[in-house]
Amino acid sequence: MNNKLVNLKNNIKEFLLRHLYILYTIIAVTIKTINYEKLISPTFFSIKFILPPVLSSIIVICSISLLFKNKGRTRFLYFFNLIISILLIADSAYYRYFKDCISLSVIRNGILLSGVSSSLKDLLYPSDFIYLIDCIILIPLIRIFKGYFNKTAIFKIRFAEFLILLCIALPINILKIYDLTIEQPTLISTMVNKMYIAKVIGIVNFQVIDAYNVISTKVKDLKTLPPARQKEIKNYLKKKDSYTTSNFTGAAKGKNLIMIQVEALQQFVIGAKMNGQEITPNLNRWMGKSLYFNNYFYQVASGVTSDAEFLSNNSLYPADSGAAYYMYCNDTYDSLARQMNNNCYYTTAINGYKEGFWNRNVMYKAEDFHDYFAERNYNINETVGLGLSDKSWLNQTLPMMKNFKQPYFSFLITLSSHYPYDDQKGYGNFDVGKYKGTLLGNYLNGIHYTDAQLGMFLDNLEKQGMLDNSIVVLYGDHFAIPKNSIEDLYNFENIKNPTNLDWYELQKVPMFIHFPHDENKGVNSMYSSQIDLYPTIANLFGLDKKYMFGSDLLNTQNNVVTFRNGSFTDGKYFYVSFEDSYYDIDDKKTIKPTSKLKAMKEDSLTQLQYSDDILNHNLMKTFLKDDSKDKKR
Ligand code: GP9
Ligand code: MN
Repeated sequence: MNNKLVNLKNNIKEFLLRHLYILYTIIAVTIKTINYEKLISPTFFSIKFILPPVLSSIIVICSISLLFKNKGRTRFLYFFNLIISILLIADSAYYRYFKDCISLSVIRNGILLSGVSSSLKDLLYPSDFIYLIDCIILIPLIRIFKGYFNKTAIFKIRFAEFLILLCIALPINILKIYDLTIEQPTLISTMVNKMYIAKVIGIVNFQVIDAYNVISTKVKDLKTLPPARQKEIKNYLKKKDSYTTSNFTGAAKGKNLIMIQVEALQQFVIGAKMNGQEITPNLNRWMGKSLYFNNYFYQVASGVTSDAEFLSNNSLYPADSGAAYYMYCNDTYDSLARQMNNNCYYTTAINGYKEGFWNRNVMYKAEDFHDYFAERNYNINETVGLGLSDKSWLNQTLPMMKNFKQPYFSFLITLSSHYPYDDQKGYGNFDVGKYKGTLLGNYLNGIHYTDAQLGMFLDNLEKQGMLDNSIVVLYGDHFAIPKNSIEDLYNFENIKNPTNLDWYELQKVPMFIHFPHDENKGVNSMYSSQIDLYPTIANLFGLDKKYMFGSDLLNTQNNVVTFRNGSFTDGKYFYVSFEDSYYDIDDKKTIKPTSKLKAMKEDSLTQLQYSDDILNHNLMKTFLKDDSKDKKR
């Protein structure tokens, strides 16, 4: 009996000794990670909320160490602790600078980190180095007590232990990640809000998912594209850029360009009234003074706002999955800003929100903007919805722009009219009648508020003479009313028995170009879309127009709008890909496809594939390199 007890005691002692180091690593890394989580969630930190995903993700990784024996296991655990510690120090500094977390793509990108490293001594706190203390102490300890540290059991036992740990921790971790995907379905694939992911499922999970995304994009790039295919794409785009007319070519050369992307501004509010009152009186007025495109579609996919920016600034299609602003932020772009820079413009992107949101701080570098002004450049003295109110943001932006070196290209992205549009109460008192309390009602009030701010801004620009030498382009980024609340919109539009054609026709956003002294005002009703903006601007400003999937709307005769899901329209017919049917737009009936329509469908799919190839293989870099070689010859 005594012997058995002694044996048991020895076995327990042996077991504990064998697992002391893994236990230590789990606890140490968890404490360090929680400390970081506290830093990034100063207001709503809850240990009960964050501990399960943090602990389970750390256990999952540490369990892998059990597959190694002796020194191998010790090394695995040591380097895991060391890497996480270094990462947490870097992430803390990065957070203090950008209010965001480091993505592997940022490290690859490099340029961004130079901003952080130049002010590193202010961003790194001495207390950050506590993360590394145990890693230093562990070096001699591991040497001296290597007998204990490197003690492992036979493989069968280690494998069983690995499985047990994995079976406990993995389901908890997966459940937490799953909960997040239910709460925000596209968050993980688009990485729109990296900080939020790190706050909800922990920084370790974030880094693993991020590494997976970045590596999988790189793997796609590794499969080289045959040179013949590259040539095919290049030739296709060159052919696309041949016009028989040259209307407005260079008409805006040397003028400033103020491009405003308005959050959730949909076409249906333009010119519409509620109880006799205009919803967007200011935009209506400015559209009357401008060249207004009234059949302009948004083409965004899961990158939503960032896709609208991507389409408008690069004339490329959004990514096949995820957001191009995140997935392809390391590509080279022949963007609008790059072309403006080539013409000695000062280029800026301006937004009142967090600069890491939609990976903007990384992507604007890739798009070659000289500067990016975001939340931290503003006095946050009034907020609506997500952040700084459009009113305060525009009031602070105007004097900033006044001081810009001319000619300039400023790209402004508004914020206040963001879903769910319920925070403008104190600012807007628009009578939405029977829609009061509905999403549509809130939107009408929300967009009425933003309309007032944009009106004020444009009027002030005009009063201050800033429009005498500037072109203003304004457009909506995407839908305001999602599919699950569409019934109210059908009701508002008086649409009975809606078809998918009706739904699509409601997916228009307004776009107008304002010329100095209200020149060239009028309405252009050609079916067009966000991908056409850059080629149209390029023609106006006399830029080198190359490698664009869109058309110059002032010179094209027959335009086709292609959507990311393969739907398309030429203004006469509408192909709805998800029901595989062709509609005649005039009589709203479905028709049998003609060979011309079938060819159009082929062409739309080809364009999408070409655009994907460009993104996956960073082809723009190759194209631009080849062009500069040709020039030198
Ligand atoms: C934030 C804003 C929101 O700056 O652009 O993006 P969204 O959620 O509309 O894609
Ligand atoms: Mn948006």
